Amino acid sequence: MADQSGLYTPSAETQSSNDTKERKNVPGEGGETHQRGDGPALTTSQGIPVGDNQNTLRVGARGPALLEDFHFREKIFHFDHERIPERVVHARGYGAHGYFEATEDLSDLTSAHLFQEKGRRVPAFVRFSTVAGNKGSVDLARDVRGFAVKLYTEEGNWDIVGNNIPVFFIQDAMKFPDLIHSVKEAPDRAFPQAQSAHDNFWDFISLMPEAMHMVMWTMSDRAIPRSFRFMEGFGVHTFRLVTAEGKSQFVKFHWKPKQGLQSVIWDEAVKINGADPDFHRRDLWTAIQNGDYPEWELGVQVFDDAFADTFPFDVLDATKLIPEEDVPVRIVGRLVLDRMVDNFFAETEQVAFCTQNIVPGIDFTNDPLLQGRNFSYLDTQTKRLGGPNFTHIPINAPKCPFHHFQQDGHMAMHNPVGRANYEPNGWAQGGPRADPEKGHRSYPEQVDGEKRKVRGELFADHYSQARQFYISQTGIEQDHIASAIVFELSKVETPAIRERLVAHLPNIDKDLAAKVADGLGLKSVPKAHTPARTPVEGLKPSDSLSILKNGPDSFAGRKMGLLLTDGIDDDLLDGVMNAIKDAGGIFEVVAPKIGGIVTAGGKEVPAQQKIDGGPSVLYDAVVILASEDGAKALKGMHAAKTFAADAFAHGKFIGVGGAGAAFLKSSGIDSPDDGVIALNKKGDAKSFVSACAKVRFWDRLS
Ligand code: HDD
Repeated sequence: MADQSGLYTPSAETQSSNDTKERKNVPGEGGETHQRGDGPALTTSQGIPVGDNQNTLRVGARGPALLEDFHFREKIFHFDHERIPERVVHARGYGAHGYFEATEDLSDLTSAHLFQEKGRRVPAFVRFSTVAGNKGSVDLARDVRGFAVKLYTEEGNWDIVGNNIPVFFIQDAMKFPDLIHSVKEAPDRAFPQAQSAHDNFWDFISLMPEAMHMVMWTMSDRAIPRSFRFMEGFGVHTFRLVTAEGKSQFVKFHWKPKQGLQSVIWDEAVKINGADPDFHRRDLWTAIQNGDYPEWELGVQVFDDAFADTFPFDVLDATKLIPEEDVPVRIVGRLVLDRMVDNFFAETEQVAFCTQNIVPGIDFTNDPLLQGRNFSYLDTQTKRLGGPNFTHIPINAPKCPFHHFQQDGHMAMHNPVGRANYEPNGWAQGGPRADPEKGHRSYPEQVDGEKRKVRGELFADHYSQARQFYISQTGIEQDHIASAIVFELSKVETPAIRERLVAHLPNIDKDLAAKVADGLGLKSVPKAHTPARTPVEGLKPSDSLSILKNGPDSFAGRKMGLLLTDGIDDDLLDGVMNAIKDAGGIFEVVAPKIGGIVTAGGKEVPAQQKIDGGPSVLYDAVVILASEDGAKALKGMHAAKTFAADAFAHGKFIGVGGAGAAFLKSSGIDSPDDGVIALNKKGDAKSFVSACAKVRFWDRLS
């Protein structure tokens, strides 16, 4: 617009995409188009109304900008400081709110307020994460997933900072920086990131036999979960439960997904990372927005000193688990996630978990990894969140009353009021006092020994449980482990590192060693490393360690991709859509054009994905409904053929209707098996969707 002086002054009205879209006062939600004047006045951080948010203050139309423009300076200054250091590990994460409910009264085991009564509920916040990649990396890296839970109890915040794998790579926190340096991008070239398939990682691991058990887990499909909703969580360490009378037992914490366990397969993971790097984030967001709230049961394995003394491994060793067959998991609570954050940075990025956050009735053990973690988390939050007052940030603040004498420091939001800021003091209003009855008391364990840099002798058994994990898997899962190791080591450029790693495998399983050696093209299996301690013979397979033996039992919570063309049968489509909804699943329509399709009956069906943006790897199962003309058109589309060919190659159930079967043939699927199910009439969809409960048509993959 030209004003009377002839100057051009772009204003908010001439800019189409700025602010003030509104629905229920949430900027950016709903409203169709930009409307001027229906939002609140824009102000600076100091609350001063802003008159112009498009132009800097300058002298004349083409003259120099003036330093005097305080609105400009504040805006740029603040933008320049938007980033905080990302987490040194677990940088990429996604969080949600919910609640935890005790489903058992555990007062015979712990004095924790939360467990004194069945049905007691507390708010919860959970952050899931990958470990190695940076904040902007992909969701389906082969990696451990963090499963960090903050419970806002009436006795303060209790953080269970766990993973989706029940054991860890190392036994002593002393080795953590080495482990993480080795897996992250190399310091000279700054690649590869968000993956362990490189020399540094396998060089380190091959020199650390204690990592072998966890390596079996990370090479399994546990490290490529289908969704955060379909994975387990573990507190990993042995903790203590302590009663009001001071009696203590050991405990291990488990989170078991009501949705069942499900993972993707490696070829899918690689392709998902390209098609939708935010696959896991989107999945959690969509489920919660749809009201399909994911739920986990809290399980505890409780055991006493007598069990610990006879168990063939050290219960303080985080590279070992306790099989559920030895100590059953007792379900004592449920965790439900039912609300996404209002703001990612304020909550998910600023949430600070600390293993040291435990409540009365819970205590640490002498696990050397846990002891080291208790230092690291508090330390890292101080740096990451800019000072000691990170507990003043709402997501980190307790939701119960709290009173202490900590004061001042950067960003102090609420200092104690009054004169007394020390204790003891003699003032009438003297402030809080320690309470020996209600306060946290450490379990008075007797300890004694020489002060030395050593580990317990049972820590030296590195292979027994690695073997137990391997033999607990189904044949398909064992194959996936072998292929994953071959894949990873094939990315290792130094042959000596490959061989050094393979030389551990005969100590775990001879067939596995042979398969991997063959896959790498080694002439023979290298001579096995000598174990530091004789492995325990005869450990039995444990079903709870397999994903496939603990899969979902319906299509609930899962997603179907419907590849549709114009001219398809209305009834058939209705049948498919209803059967998926009835089973508690969701679907997306994938079509040649994003404008959607028109059925034979003239109904317009909108698409959520254009075919090249919605590959079948994004779905748990697929349906292909095509008219004669539609099938011919699909034949000419590479993305459509890959959709079908990949779905088949990944063992997916495929429902085909109309000329869909003919199209499958032209996609190279000449001999469809029982996992390809014909949808001839409306009612066929129901049995198709029930078949999909099995996740994949495994016969095709074995
Ligand atoms: Fe850790 C973050 C889980 C060992 C030091 N860790 C972090 C997170 C999870 C875990 C889930 C992300 C929390 C979030 O979402 O903000 N870490 C584990 C588990 C371990 C483990 C299950 C072994 C049983 N960690 C471990 C050791 C050390 C650390 C041995 C150091 C001695 N971990 C950290 C850290 C992080 C962290 C540097 C980075 C960001 C943060 O803490 O908040 O302090």
